[in-house]
This record gives sequence, structure tokens and C-alpha cells, in this order.
Amino acid sequence: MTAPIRNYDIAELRRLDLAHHLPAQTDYKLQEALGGSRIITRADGVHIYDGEGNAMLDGMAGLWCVNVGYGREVLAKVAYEQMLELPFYNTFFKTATPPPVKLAARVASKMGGHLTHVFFNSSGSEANDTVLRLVRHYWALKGQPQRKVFISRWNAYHGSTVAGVSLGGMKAMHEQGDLPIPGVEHVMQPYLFGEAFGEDPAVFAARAAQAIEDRILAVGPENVAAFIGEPVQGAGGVIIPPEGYWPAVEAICRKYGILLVCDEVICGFGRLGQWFGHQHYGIQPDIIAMAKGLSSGYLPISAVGVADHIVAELKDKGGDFVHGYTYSGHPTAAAVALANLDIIEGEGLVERTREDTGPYLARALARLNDHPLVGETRSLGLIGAVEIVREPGTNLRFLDDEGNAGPIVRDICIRNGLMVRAIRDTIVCCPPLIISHAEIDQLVDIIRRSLDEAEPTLRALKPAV
Ligand code: PXG
Repeated sequence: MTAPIRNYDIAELRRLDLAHHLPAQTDYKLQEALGGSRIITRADGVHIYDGEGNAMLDGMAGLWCVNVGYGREVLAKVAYEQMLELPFYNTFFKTATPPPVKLAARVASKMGGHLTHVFFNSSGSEANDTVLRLVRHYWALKGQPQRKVFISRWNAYHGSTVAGVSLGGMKAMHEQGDLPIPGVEHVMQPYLFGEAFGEDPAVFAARAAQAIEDRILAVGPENVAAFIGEPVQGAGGVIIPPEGYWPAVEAICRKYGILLVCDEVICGFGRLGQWFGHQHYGIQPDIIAMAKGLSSGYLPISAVGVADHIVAELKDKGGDFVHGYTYSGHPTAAAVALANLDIIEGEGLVERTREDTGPYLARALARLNDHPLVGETRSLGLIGAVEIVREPGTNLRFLDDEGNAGPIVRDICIRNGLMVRAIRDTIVCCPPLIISHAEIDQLVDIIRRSLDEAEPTLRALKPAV
């Protein structure tokens, strides 16, 4: 069902936006120059609508999160009913409410293996703060308090809080706020196209995993608490590691008794065609962080899945885990998340992504490989990327500074009715899991048309050689 269409005074909203609002991850000078933010007023299915009434295919599922698509009346009803019964109560000091308890059990059944328990938070960043505190607390309980170091990857994204930015590997984010905090080490990412063009994938997978072992040895294995990684790096540019990488990383963690943490904030809840991304790679993390698809973004909620052996240590040693947020296990958010999981399960969206729409997207994107601006297309499940290059068959970018072409193509895509993200010179997509074949074709056709339109501008950028 579509929400009633309200008439907004968009000019006034943009004026207020400039006068009072600091939107997230925004250049405020540019916001001013553009006369305010783009105002999205409503959405339905896989489409979003802006204040001028323009419809756009939402190739990003909001911000990698609206897995079940927009306009799900049942989620609104569940929130309404829960708010009337118990809008809020906390989970501090040995208290709980029904929705988070039921949701913990439900999430545990999807995680499987030795991941049996769940700690709730409201965002992916908060989940990773919980990860950092939980892991260090665990090692202290184990009598190894010196095990503090997290190993992560350059270009990883783990959030925007102090722990999230520190664990993440975004240099531009590190530069603001004197981060990372001590005790985080970054190693190379498994980005074959960008960093090892032409190298044999198996050799590269082994080399990228070896970089982790080398760093463990440099830091001293007795000081390393955990390795953290997204199964597929999302905000880093949809970096899909080559086959063999994850099993090798898991083996290295086991060899040195280091905890393996998977950040499933994007990869969870069907995105890669399994309930969780690590299940696609056949590995068994000790901790996972999840958010986004847990509620399909209808309300903010995130969770940390924890292995039984960690929980056993907490239960054995006792003492408060002095950590938690007011909204940990928020009953309304948890109730909506449960109903969201009912939809994902009831509509078979995980299997559909794995067996039908995921392969369909891969084939559709592959049709772009003959385009003179395309260096590579790749996807796994319903997350994909198109690499923009100056010469086909290479990974040469426009100008020496990577990052000029992506935003140009992205802006044309948006004008042509497709919301996508540009990450440097990579166009990425992550549509709602309900997307149809025809809409996938449309998504890819708009990218092609936009590349065609952008080509003269991009060729004009080409540096004189
Ligand atoms: N981990 C991963 C893997 C993420 O993708 C977070 C943690 C943090 O979640 P919260 O809910 O705190 O935002 C994310 C979030 C982008 C972009 O530019 C990506 C995210 C958030 C905002 C922008 O692609 N991912």
C-alpha cells in the first residue's frame, strides 16, 4: 500500500534544511551551493519519490538496508500495536521485554553453528562499539588482558562512531578526530581489480590472507584480540574477495587463537543469497555484527551475535558487562524486526536472491562488459559494482586521481531515474531484495545509458600524454 501523498512545500523545506540542518556525511559548503538537500518524500516497493514528484528506482535500498522494499503495511501495524502495548522499556539490570527475547532466539536460529546469543543496539556503528568492548572484556576475563589489538583492512567500513571509524579503514575518516584509537592495525584489502590487476586470483587471495598473518606476527600473536572484516566490503566499493581468501583468513585466526569477527551489517539478511554473508563463504566467525536488513531500515536496530564459548566465559566468570544503550533491545524496533524476518522468510527472499535474482543481476551487469568505459562488473547476490575505466581491458582511471568519473556517472544515473552510489570510480548497487527481473534490466539499462551520456565529458577529462 502506498502512503497518502502529502503536499510538501519543497522550497521551504530546502530553506529550513540550509538554515538548521546538518545532514550526515555532507560537505556543508556544497549543500549551500546546491540550495539545500534533495528531499525524498515517499517510497513504494523499489521506488523512491522526490519532492518534485520524480520517481527513481532505488538501486541502493535506501542505504544498503531496505531489503523487503518500501510500503510494507504490516510493519507499520506491528509498530503501532507494540507502541500501544509497550512503546519502550529497557533491557538493563536483568530486565527484558517480549520482542527482543523473541528476536534473539529468531536471529540465533538463522546464525546457526556456535553463534547462540545476541546483544542489541540501534545502529551498525553501535554494534561495532559493542564488539570492541566485548572482545577486550572477553580476553581480560580469560586472563589475557594484553590481547587488545584488532586487525582490520584498509577501506573497510565499520561505522562512524569512534570505535567504528577506528576499526574501519577509511583514511579520510581517520583524518577527522585523530583516529584510529590505539590498538587497531590495518592491512591490505582483497581488491583484485583495484590493487592487483591481472594477478592470478588464487595467488592474490593467498597473498592478501598472508598480509594478516604477517601483521599478527609483527604485533605478536599474544597481543591480538580479533580480526574483523565484512564478508563483502560494501561502502569500500563492493569488494568481493577472491575464492580461498575467507577460508585462509579463518585458518589463520584459528592458528593463533584469535577471534574472527564478521561485520554483516550489509551482507546479512539475504544480501549475498544466504541469511549471513559468512555462510556463503563457509566460515564460522566467533562474533558477527548486523543491522540494516535486520529491520529493513523501518526502525533503527542492530545486533551482535556471539558464540557460545564466549558466552560460557562470561557466565562462568560472572560480573556485569558494563555496557549497553538505552535503546538496546528496543521493543518496538525488535517487534518490527521480527515481522521483517517473517517477510524475508515468508517470501523466500534469501533463496530467491541466491537462485534467481542474484544470478540474473550478474548476467545483466555482464552485458555492460562490452562498454568502452567498463573495466569490470561484479556482483554476489544482490550487491554489485561497475568499474569505470579510461581504456577497456585495463584498470586505468580517468585522470591520475581516481574518483573523478564515478560522481559524474552517478549524477547522470540519478537524473535518468536510478539512485546509485559512486565510490571513487566504481558505481555500486544494492537494490531491495524484492526487485524483479524487469527492474534489474531497467537498472542496468540506465547505467548503460548514463555511461553513454557521460562518455564525452569523461573523455574530455583525459590527461594529455
Ligand atoms: N558496518 C558496515 C559494514 C556498514 O556498511 C556500518 C557498519 C555502520 O552502520 P550504521 O548503522 O551505524 O551506519 C555500516 C554502514 C556508504 C554508507 O557511504 C554505508 C554505510 C552507512 C552510511 C553510508 O555507502 N554503512
